[in-house]
Amino acid sequence: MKIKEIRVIVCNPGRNFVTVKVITENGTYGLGDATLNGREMAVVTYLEEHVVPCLIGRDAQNIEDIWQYLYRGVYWRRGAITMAAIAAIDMALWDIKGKVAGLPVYQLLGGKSRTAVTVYAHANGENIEGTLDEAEKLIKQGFKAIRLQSAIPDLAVTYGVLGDKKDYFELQGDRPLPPEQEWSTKKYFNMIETLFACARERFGHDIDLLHDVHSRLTPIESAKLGKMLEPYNLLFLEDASIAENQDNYKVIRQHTTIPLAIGETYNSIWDCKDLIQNQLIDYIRVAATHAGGITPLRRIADFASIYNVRTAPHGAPDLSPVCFSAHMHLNIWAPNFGIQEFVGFGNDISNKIFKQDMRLENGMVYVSEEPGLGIDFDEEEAKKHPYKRSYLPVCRLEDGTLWHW
Ligand code: KDG
Ligand code: MG
Repeated sequence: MKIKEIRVIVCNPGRNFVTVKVITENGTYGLGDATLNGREMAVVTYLEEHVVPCLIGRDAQNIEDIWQYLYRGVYWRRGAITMAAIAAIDMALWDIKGKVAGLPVYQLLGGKSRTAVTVYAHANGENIEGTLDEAEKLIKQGFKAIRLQSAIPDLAVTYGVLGDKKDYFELQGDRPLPPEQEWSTKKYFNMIETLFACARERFGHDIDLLHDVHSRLTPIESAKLGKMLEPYNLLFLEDASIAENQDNYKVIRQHTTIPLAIGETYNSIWDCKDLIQNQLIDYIRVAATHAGGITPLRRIADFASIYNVRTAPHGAPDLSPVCFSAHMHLNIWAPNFGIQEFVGFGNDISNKIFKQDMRLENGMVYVSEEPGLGIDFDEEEAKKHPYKRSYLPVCRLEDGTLWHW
């Protein structure tokens, strides 16, 4: 079953998505996501110049061998660009294998470990009340787990808080430079405990609450935050400190019992290994798109299961629906699945481009039963919404110092 053609298509139905289509000689095709937010075209070049020419004529059935060939066969292993490219090919090959077998990918992984996948939704607000009002709406919609993020008073813009006006993706348009945002740990600490105290007072203790620090704190500040939030029983605290220095997590762990999650920027099992085997984290958040696809995510999940670490795949809006569906097949199978981040099934435009039949019910998402990944891609529709240059924001302290990002 030879690979005949590989197409790399970039579209922007609200944000940029890099989609890979692997087509075999008999016409069966598979889809993969290679989106790397703010660096999309680097992955496109890597794929077109370095990966596609090596794969034409290879047998699409040999997923493992192709993965090893693209990973081990290259002197320059790992890195976000390389791994996003490998990831997209890997997803597409699993999609093809499922279509050929006439089975959804989760069946090829070992079948279902649960009926549906519990997800957490985002409540973002310009202030504590606004965030809690958003959370209340989500609870009424049936969500059982909610991530709370609130803008920090007196700071220009807080990362990850869209509020009523600050969707930074929209603000960016075609601007040539990354937007700038502010950070003050002191001001954050003045707000954050109140946010969770008010949430518990308003919603009680049955709802799961989560929070993402976006790596803004030093390890000792993270430890302090963990202790501060312990009474509010979070499901996890995400990216408490930067991901590169994993010794940070030893410091945090010594001081607090708050469950810790990290991994959305990790690219391989090697990035996760020490944190997992030293039991310094509770949830590993690697994304199929950024850590090499379904093949390595399965391996990471199995490795994590030995050390009581559960999976909680990244599910931000800059991962395409193809990645989300790959996560769904992994989530429904992984015995040590924890929770999936969920920001909805996309807008009207993206739903015309990416077609899938997953459904949300009572805070849980049901996987597609279609063969393969259960997602299709309308190339003609995608062409109507071309790539727009876009950057993630940078973060500065109030005195102008460039901060942890
Ligand atoms: O591209 C970066 C975003 O995906 C990230 O900032 C979102 O932290 C995030 C999350 O947990 O969804
Ligand atoms: Mg995050």
